[in-house]
Amino acid sequence: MKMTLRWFGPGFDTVSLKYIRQIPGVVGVVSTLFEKRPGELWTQAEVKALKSEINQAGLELSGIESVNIHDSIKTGTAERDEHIETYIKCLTALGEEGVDMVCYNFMPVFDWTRSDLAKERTDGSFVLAYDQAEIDKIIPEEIFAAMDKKSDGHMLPGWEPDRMAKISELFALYKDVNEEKLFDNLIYFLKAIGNVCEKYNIKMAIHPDDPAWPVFGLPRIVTNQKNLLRLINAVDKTYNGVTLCTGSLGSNPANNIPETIKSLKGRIHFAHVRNLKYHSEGSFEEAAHLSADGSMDIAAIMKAFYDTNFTGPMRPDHGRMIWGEQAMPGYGLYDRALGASYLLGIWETLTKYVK
Ligand code: DNO
Repeated sequence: MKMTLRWFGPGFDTVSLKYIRQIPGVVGVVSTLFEKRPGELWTQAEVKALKSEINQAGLELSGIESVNIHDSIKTGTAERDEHIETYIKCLTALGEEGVDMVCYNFMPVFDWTRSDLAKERTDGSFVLAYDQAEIDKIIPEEIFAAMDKKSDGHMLPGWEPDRMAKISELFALYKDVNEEKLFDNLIYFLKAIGNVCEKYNIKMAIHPDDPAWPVFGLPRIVTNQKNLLRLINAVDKTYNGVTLCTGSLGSNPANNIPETIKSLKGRIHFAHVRNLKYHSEGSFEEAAHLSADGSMDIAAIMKAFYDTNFTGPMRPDHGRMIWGEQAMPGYGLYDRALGASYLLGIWETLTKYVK
């Protein structure tokens, strides 16, 4: 396992590479060209520049999170092949620069969703939270405005304002896309990118839907162990893998995360580890990484990664906002550094004392 942090790149991230480098045991970052829109071409020169900035700070570029997928690919419109060609060119640029892990998601219209981006906890920290009852009060076309208002001026990953300006058109595009169609479109995409992935040994790592159930009536298919297994078996090649995000899958307490990790042995290419505190069905808030602060057994999760010989990049996921830090919601330095140290502590114990 390689411990990494997510870094959004110069001009977008409030956290510097220099500070990330100072977290003991963190060897790299997963990054992106944050200004690129789904469907836009990435050039090799741009990837090279990103990599070189990261290397100069003494860190490695451990993978990309994310190269986002254009809605025509997700919905299967006439232009999808053209967009897949562009995606293949992006992967070629990445492969030429030695990048071997690409995280992506197949969520319709928007990425992760929360009802609160700064919920105050009893310890005075602020966290992201989700309450289905609150979400149900928002009409679909207004979800972006609601998220944006709470974002403290930051552009949120997966919630690009210019795309969101067309949110009604996006909803219309998905009108006839049910879960089966979305799944077929995902398989079509994965088959089409097979050659380039195998040529450069790029491992694709799909991110689960967050939360792990349909939101605003949009279909969601990456929600549980059964669906993940169906997906990896449909294109049974190493390049077709998973980002095991404990917080996304864990939003549904019925998901047994250690079991899911074991069932996906060899096909998890990236790990996001974080903890949640459940309140009631459809309602949770994010917690510190420490098991005792939330509802998840983080030690059991780390042991499952250890038992399945996980060697890929891992990152602490969303941190709480603590010690007065001002940063992109979920992505400050302090609590993610605490999270990385905690996860590395568990890992050291496992590697030294568990055979
Ligand atoms: C949220 C993240 C997601 C994730 C994408 C992957 O904080 O976990 O935005 O990066 O879904 O494509």
